[in-house]
Amino acid sequence: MIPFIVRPLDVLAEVLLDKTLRPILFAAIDQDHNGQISLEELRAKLQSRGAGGMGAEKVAELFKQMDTDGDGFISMEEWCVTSSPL
Ligand SMILES: [Ca+2]
Ligand SMILES: [Ca+2]
Repeated sequence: MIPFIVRPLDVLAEVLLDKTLRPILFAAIDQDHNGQISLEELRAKLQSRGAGGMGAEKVAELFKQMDTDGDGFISMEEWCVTSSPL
């Protein structure tokens, strides 16, 4: 039994599961192209994709999960090794 509830982030999760697409998505989120994703960049992207249900706190939580070394930024390496943060 599969509940047919489409969460806004399911699309993002699917893209993240496809390793070949991850660098592309990373570049799309990395607005200032410094090779790292900041909390603001992730938040801006999630909200622009219509993830209205995702509050700032939830985004911060997601960010924390992906920022495995805790330096306050998600590097390409961290981005690619995080299998499914959602
Ligand atoms: Ca950046
Ligand atoms: Ca990091």
